[in-house]
Amino acid sequence: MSKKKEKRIIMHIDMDYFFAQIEERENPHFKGHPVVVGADPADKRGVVSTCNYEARKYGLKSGMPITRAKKLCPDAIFLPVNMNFYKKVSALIFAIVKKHCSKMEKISLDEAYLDLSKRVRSFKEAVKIGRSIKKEIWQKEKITCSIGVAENKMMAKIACEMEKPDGLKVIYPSQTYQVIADMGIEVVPGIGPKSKQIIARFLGVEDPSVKQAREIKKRDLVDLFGKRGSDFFDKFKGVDNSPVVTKREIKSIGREYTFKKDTRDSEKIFKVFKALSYDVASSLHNKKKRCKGITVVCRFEDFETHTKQISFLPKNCTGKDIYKKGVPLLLDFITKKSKKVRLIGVRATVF
Ligand code: DCP
Ligand code: CA
Ligand code: CA
Repeated sequence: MSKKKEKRIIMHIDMDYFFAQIEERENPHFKGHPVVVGADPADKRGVVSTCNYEARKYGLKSGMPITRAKKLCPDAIFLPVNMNFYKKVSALIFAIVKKHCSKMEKISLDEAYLDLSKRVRSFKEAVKIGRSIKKEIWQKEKITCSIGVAENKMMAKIACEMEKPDGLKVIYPSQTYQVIADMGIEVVPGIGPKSKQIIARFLGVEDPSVKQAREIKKRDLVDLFGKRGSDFFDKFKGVDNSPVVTKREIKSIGREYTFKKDTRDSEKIFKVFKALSYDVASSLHNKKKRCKGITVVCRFEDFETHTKQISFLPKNCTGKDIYKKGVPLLLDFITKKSKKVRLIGVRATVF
């Protein structure tokens, strides 16, 4: 019998429509108008980074081609991505958050997990901290955020999403199982369109709910997904034992490149791939990391994207090694399709 885990209290914080909200703050006359941050609408290949909630009413969202956003909402205010500025605002915000609880894992520019288990004795106290964090971020930075509190990271993130924007939601341990039962399985982190499709097919339903997915035996999930399958099995029940990690170890180093024009010119593709491989190797070297595998990615003109991973263990991995191991994978993607290539990339998993 494994030792029974201590009950935890985890908080997830996520800034609302982050890049666009910063732009609104800097330009108060934008308030109430649809605001889109992303590529220039004249750039046929660019995408929306994010947009405010007014713009979302027109169907706009992150990752959408900017030309489509312009069609759906021609009168929106379109702004370029001012990343360095957003990074500064993010640093100020998370310095505030960290004062309230030092056990913080920053996930991206706009979100973090806190482990409050040692800091508070009850969910009620955690909510109080949540309120003070929201208040202080608002007073000092004039930015709203949403907060979720629950017994683990997955449930805290789900809670946070449930009351966006400017929300604060608790899911008590006694509610965990029921709260997610009727949600679609994509609510579970790690379930993307591909794994959703596999589960839908297995169950013979189009849009499986978490409750339906719970019917699948652990053994079957492992058959379908390998190690990830047993993780899914737990998560469908609302169980997530992953810890809040204060210092993030670098887990991978990658580079990718979008061609100015989609291409099938293999000379060009492999020249770029070589440069990316050497770049990854030099970054590995600088960070004193060793490579245990590589993942090659290839995205076609219609955004169909393929990735393939191989384990790879030479003592000192060079650009040439990465290139030589990656080329057959890339070639395999390209020869199987007759479409043009939009983007290629290579990522080294490190240890
Ligand atoms: N981002 C991006 N491209 C994406 C998704 C996000 O550049 N495809 C950037 C812009 C966002 C920021 O990351 O402002 C945070 O992403 P979120 O997914 O948290 O989305 P938002 O904060 O914009 O909106 P929400 O209010 O839904 O959290
Ligand atoms: Ca956000
Ligand atoms: Ca986020």
